[in-house]
Amino acid sequence: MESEGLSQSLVLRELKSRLSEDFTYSSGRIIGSMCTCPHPLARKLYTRFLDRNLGDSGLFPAIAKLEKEAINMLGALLSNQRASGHIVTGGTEANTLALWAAKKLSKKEKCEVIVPASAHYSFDKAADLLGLKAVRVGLNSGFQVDVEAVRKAVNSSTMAIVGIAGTTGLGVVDPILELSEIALEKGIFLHVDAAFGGFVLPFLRELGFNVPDFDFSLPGVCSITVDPHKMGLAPIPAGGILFRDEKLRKAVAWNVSYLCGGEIEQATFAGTRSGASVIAVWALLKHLGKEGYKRVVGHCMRLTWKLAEEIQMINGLSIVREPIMNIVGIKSEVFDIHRVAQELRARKWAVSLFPNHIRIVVMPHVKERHIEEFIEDLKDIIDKFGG
Ligand code: 0PR
Repeated sequence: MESEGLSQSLVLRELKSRLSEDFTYSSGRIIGSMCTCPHPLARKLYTRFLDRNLGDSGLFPAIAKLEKEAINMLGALLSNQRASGHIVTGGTEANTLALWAAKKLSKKEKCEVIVPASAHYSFDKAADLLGLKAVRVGLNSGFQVDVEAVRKAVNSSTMAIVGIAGTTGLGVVDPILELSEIALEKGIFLHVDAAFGGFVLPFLRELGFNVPDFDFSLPGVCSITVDPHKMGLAPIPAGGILFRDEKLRKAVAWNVSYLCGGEIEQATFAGTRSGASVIAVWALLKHLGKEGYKRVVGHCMRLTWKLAEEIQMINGLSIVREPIMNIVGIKSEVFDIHRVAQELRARKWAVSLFPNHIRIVVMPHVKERHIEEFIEDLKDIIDKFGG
C-alpha cells in the first residue's frame, strides 16, 4: 500500500490501462460464459443502492419485503407462489443451502447425496463442506441422468437427490418427473438445479416449445436454484434459492439478536449481503415481465439454432446434441477439440472447454454479427487443420 495515496486520476488511469487486457461482454467475444451484460435499469439501481446491507434486514425492512416479493415472483414462474427463499451470491451458495437444509431435515445417519454425472462442481464443494458423500450417477444417450441408475443408487443412507434443469455443459433437462416420483416414494429430499434453465425454460414454454415439467408443479421437488445473474440479466452477485415452503427454509435460519435493526433472522451463508442485488432483481422482474424475458430467450434461441446449423455444415465438426436451450456443444470425430479451442482462444474467442466438447453459450449480449464472425474464424481454423 502507498503511504501517501495516489490521486483519483492516477488510479483511474492505471486501472484503465490494466483492465484493457480483460475480455468484455459488450465486445461479443465471450461466447462460453453464463453471465452477460446486466440490463441498464439493474445497473443503475445497483450502483445507487450499494450501501444497503440485508444482513441487518431490520434496518432495511422495505428491501426485505422486496426480496420476499422477488422470491414470490420467481416462485410463481416455477409453479409455486408460496415458495420461500433468498437472493444469494449465486448458484454455488444456492445449491449448498439446499443440501444444508436437506441435511438438517434428515436423520443423522443419512449422508449420501445422489448427483448426476453432469452436475456442476458446486455439489462437490457442498458435499465436502457438509460432510456428505456425493454419489455420481451416469447419463443416458441424451445426456440426462439415468433414472434407473438413480433408483439403484438409493439406499438407507441417501439423504437427497439432485436433478438438473439446464446442465452446465449442454443445457440438458433431467427427467425431473421420474426423480420426483422416486423422491416421494422413498421419502427423500429432491433439489433441482435450474441455475441456468430457470430463466429459460418457463419462457421457452410460453414461446410454444414443448418443455417437460421440472419445477414445483412436481410434488417431490423440495427446492430449486434459479440464478438471476445468469439468464435473468441481473448484476453479479445474484443467485436464487427457493424452498417449496417456509418450513424447509427455516431449517437453515439463524436468529441474531443484537443488530442495529433489532432481532432478525438470517438464512443465507453471507451475513452482510447485498440489498442492491435484491433491488436490481425485483426491478428487472417487474420491468421485463414475462414478455420481456420471452424476447430475450427468443433472441438467444434464434442465434443458437443458426449457430448449430452452421457448425453442422463445417466438415469434421458436429454438435453434441440438438440444443434444448441456448447452449451448444461442438465436437469432432476428426480433429482434436482441445486444439480447436486453443486456436479459437488465440483468436480471442472466450469459449469454454469440456473434456469432449467446446461449450458455446449464446447469452443476450451475443449478436448475430458475433455468431457470423465466430463461424468465419471456426471455418478458417478447420480449413488450416485440414490443409
Ligand atoms: N448450477 C449450474 C447448472 C451452473 O451451470 C452453475 C455455474 C452453478 C450452478 C453455479 O453457479 P455460480 O457460478 O453462480 O455459483 N455455471 C457456470 C459454469 O460453471 C458459471 C460460469 C459463469 C462460468 C461465467 C464461467 C463464466 O464465465 O460454467
